[in-house]
Amino acid sequence: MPMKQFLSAHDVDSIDDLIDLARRHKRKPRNLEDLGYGKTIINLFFNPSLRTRISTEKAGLNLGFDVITYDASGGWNIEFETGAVMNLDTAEHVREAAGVLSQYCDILCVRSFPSLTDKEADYADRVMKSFVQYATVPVVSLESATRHPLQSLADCLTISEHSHRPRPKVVLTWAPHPRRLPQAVANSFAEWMVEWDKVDLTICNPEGFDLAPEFTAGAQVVHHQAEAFRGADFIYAKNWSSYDDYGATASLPDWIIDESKMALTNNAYFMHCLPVRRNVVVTDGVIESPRSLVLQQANNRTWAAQAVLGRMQTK
Ligand code: AN0
Ligand code: CP
Repeated sequence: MPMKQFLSAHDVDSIDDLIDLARRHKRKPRNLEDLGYGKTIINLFFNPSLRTRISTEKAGLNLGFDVITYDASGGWNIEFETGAVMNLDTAEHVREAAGVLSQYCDILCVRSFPSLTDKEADYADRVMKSFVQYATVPVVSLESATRHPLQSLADCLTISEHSHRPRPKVVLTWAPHPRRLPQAVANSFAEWMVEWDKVDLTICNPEGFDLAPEFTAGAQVVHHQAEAFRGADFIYAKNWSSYDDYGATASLPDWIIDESKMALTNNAYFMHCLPVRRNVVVTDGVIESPRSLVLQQANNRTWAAQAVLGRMQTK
């Protein structure tokens, strides 16, 4: 079924179908090279990106779309409040911004990070939802304040390619980081793993770092890595800042993923969405080991994006 938006796992009829489609694109990247003929994708970035930007551009080009990327990560002060008197810092209202961009494209892709200060606005996903509301073309999330669905779809594909038994044990573990980061990748990973229903998901994080309950339903949540790692087939590491004490972080270097923790697992694969801080999040030895899938995950971003872009309902 064509999709009118791609913001979360809930916009997808069948994750397995989408994974199959991504696999077909991976085998024959140019098989549908006329699909986007005469159509344009705009990628709008309010925050920087390496993987998402290039893989989405490549996916669009493989499908024959024209692709225009606008990097607004240097700053573009948009107003989101209805009825705002715009005599301060905001230069343009999202109604015009979304309306204007819709004149120039057939699919609008948007990346926007959370403030990590205003929990209510972040969890209302105000930036992404405003673009959805005021754009007249389908909107694809390139990571919003709360979710990163293209990353999660690529992660489903990667796990499906390396899964050698029914319902493997997948562990999403918090890991240290010097800066405060969004919960989006972790939220989305949990949401997709539960919705996909092909793995058993354990989420492991320090006390005070539980994800929002809407994302953890259906997963086991534990607070000790030694307990979580036992018997794991996949270790997915990610830092996130606190949801409860919103945006707060903690210095817990012992949560690093190292060889001794990986030795507790069922010879697990190591996964991370990247970018990663070496020897803070994960040791060189683990990320460089033959069980590390980080480059396969990055590769699969293209095929995931191609599956999604090809499914969007354009005029
Ligand atoms: C971002 C995050 O944690 O959401 C992007 C991840 C894809 N990471 C960093 O900014 C390091
Ligand atoms: N994994 C990921 O989304 O990376 P970028 O921030 O480089 O796009």
